[in-house]
Amino acid sequence: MSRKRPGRDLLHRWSRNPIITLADVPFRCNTVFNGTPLKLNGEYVMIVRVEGQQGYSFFALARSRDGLHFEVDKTPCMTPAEVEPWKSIEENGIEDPRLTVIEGEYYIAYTAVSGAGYAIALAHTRDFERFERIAVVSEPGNKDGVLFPEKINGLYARLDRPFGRGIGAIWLSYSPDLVNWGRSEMVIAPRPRYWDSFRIGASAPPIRTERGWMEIYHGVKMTASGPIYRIGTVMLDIENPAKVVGRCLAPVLSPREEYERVGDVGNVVFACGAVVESDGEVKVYYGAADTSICVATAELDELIESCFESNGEDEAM
Ligand code: BMA
Repeated sequence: MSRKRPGRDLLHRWSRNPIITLADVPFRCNTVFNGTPLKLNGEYVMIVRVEGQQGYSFFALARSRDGLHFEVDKTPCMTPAEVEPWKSIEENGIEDPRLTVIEGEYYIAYTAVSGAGYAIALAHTRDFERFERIAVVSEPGNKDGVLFPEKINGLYARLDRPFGRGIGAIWLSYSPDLVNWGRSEMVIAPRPRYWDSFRIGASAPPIRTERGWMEIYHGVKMTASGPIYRIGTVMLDIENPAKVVGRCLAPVLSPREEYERVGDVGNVVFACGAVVESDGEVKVYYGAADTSICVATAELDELIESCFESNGEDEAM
């Protein structure tokens, strides 16, 4: 389907969105959103962010056979830590999980919220029942941490979004052990004039493609009535992901449907992960208006192409 049809997005929403709402959560809570999926032995698991009625967030596990119909487990899978050193750093909740498989192990990068602000933390699971914390890997003032699914030149790698001077850009860091991080550099900045002019952040863990690491990210534009969160694509060099080799001009998904426009935080589509199917379909899971979880799809080739829209082509807008 051509993306040039007015009002259409490259990502196609499933007609029965949203796929997980409050009504699907078997315990009392306020909202469910921003889920991170994984396809495991033909079935899907998704760690979802739940905001409790008391106001802070924690995680639950949802399971599905087809990636469209999910059942949420009866109890949360990970709640803010009750023991130090994590207790203080997670006292206001845990948010926005991102699942990455590295060498067959399941890692979750997430946002730990304390009185000092947002920090990035890492946890690990083998069975999606027990989750062990690894380390808090940033100072407060950083979020949207995602791990690459492979070591790069022998080192673990991550993208994140420090808040330096209020400019929300995406940075890259490396680590020999997932605990100690460094060699940090800025990789992708917001673009004046564009839909991602206010701030940006990594969304899904990077996907290896024949043209580089494809990152599905979120971009924010500030308007008179508040921010609008959209989803875009950027391609990073395989050997040196500090090098941007292509970036979409137009977003691949913008809030348009009522469930994306209206909710606890309106005008938000916010992905935390995607599944690449063996036939080349990519299922992008995203939170809608911080109130429910939806899915939208595109062919991997189309998403790759979107990173290489040439500048000056107004028809891409
Ligand atoms: C971001 C994160 C997301 C949220 C989005 C829109 O900064 O906090 O969890 O979905 O804002 O509110």
